[in-house]
Amino acid sequence: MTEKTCESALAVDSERLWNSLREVSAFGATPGGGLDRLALGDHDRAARDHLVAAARERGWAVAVDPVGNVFVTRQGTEPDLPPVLIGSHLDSQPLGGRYDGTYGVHAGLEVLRALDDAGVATRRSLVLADWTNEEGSRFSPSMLGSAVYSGAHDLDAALARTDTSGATLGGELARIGYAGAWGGVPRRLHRALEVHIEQGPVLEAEGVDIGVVTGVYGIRWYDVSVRGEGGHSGTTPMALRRDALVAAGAVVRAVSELADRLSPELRATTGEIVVSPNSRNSIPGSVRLALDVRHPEDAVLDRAERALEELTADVARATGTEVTIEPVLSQPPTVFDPRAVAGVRAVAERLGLSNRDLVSGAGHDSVHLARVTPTAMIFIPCVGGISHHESEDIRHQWAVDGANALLHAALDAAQESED
Ligand code: HGY
Ligand code: MN
Ligand code: MN
Repeated sequence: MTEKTCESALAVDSERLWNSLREVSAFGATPGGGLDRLALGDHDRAARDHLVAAARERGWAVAVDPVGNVFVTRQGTEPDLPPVLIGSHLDSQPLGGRYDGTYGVHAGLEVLRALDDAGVATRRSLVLADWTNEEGSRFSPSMLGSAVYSGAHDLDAALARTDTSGATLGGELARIGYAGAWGGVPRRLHRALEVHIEQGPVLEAEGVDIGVVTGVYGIRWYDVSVRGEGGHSGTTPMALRRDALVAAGAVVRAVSELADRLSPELRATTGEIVVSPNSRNSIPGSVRLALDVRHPEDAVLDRAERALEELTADVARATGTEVTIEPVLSQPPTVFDPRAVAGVRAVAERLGLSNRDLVSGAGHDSVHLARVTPTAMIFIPCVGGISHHESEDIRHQWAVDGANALLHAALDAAQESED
């Protein structure tokens, strides 16, 4: 810490943060005020280039790893010490919001800028990360970049993942110029911190400034395939049909009733449906459903998995169709490092920000970082708790409070001696 700044005076630049968020929201902006910035598309490239340009302006080092994760490093006075990583993601849902992920990356960018402007030298380097394909909307599973970085997912398998057009993740990285290498990428970390919108209603409803995230729900994804018999909608008697979409509808209804059967904390969603041949006057021969099931306890997720196997078999028997279910992602519930979590809580108290513990129903890259380093997350409220929707919104003060909490939590960690 230099004589130029004392810690309590250290704060982010509110206007610069807000401008930075406004600028990056232009990449993939939708008419409805949200974002369509799918991983590794041209809009994601533009948002990445915007971040890299901001880093280059300040003379910070930029590295890109083989799965396209971007790392911006503000060097500390002891660069051989494992650094502190702050980061999130720039990709969005197909009709997503301007702040999910993007806020965390740009709050992190503002933290580095504020430290620079205040002339604060940190012992440990600070690394700002943009993780590839956090949303998993274009390439499943989600959180793929951070999974490869942490060793939870094989690199070659990730590069081979395809989107619905058949484009591979590896091919798209090369196309947009973000197929990197491990050289220059920080592999040992001292701490990982992520600030993110809550994506739920609690903080706003309670008027609380900061969510101290203690853990994340477990997440399981499944692909359900329903195979019936196609045919002519005008000539095939109803009694002779094996309509795959009618069967799929029974599966969707049963999935939506799982929480009533198993646990009120369970969240079960059918978010995607692909019908073939998808023509008004042809009976659907096959349907693919994409399922997302979440709960804070693995045991309940196991019971949900057994219930899914049973209900799909029941629907197959009742409709004369073939119904198969294939696991795509199994992310166990995460409990963040209590010491790292306590550090976030202490910073919120020090800054006079009201705070409460929260478990996140949304998945985050921090789940994978928690496997390799003490990790904690900071939540800010979002309007109406709405997310994964174009109307996702935050208040300017919330953005500033979260960024200041990140600044001081990262600074505390960057000055720590012990690893
Ligand atoms: O799916 C999730 O929870 C995250 O927003 N990608
Ligand atoms: Mn997110
Ligand atoms: Mn998301």
